Amino acid sequence: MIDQLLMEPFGADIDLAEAVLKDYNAHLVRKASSMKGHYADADALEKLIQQGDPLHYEVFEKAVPQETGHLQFGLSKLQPGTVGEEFFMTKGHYHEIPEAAEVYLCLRGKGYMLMKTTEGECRAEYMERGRVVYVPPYWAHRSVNVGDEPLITFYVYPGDAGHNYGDIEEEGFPKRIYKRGDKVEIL
Ligand code: PAN
Ligand code: ZN
Repeated sequence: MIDQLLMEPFGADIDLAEAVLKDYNAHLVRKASSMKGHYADADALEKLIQQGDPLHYEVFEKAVPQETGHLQFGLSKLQPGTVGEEFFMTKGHYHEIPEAAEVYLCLRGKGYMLMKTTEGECRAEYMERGRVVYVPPYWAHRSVNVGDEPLITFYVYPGDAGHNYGDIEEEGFPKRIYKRGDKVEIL
């Protein structure tokens, strides 16, 4: 009986120097145009979209079933840049199963994991190569790239967690991260 439920174990290779997942079989691409409503400066985002709608971020995965017991894992690669003065970031989400936590290991670049609760608590955890960030249950999370190269993180979360983008889109994050000259400001 259990034999029918067994999945074959597998391995995967990450080029750690380049932070590249080899032989991925799922690839999500988000361009600037998928970020409408997320940045403080909507005009600056519109300009960026008109100027060719550049790649914003990608997610590379070795797909596994989105079911209880499994673990989703892959690499998230966020391009460097700003929209107005605000650093490039991911949309961010709560998990559909809000109790589902997530672990991120930064492989390349510099940035922050911005996290918030439905009660409005907000934290920014710094990320650079070798740093692990634990996103506990119930915290929405978004990556922000404050460096000048791609921010690449390895992540793992429960297979059935799902993504709830709607709530955070309505709430927004209480803090934003800006480039002011050579300084990073979290406001
Ligand atoms: C990550 C994110 C990835 C892209 O895999 O999905 O960084 O960010 P958005 O999903 O917010 O667009 C993760 O947190 N998964 O649960
Ligand atoms: Zn997540």
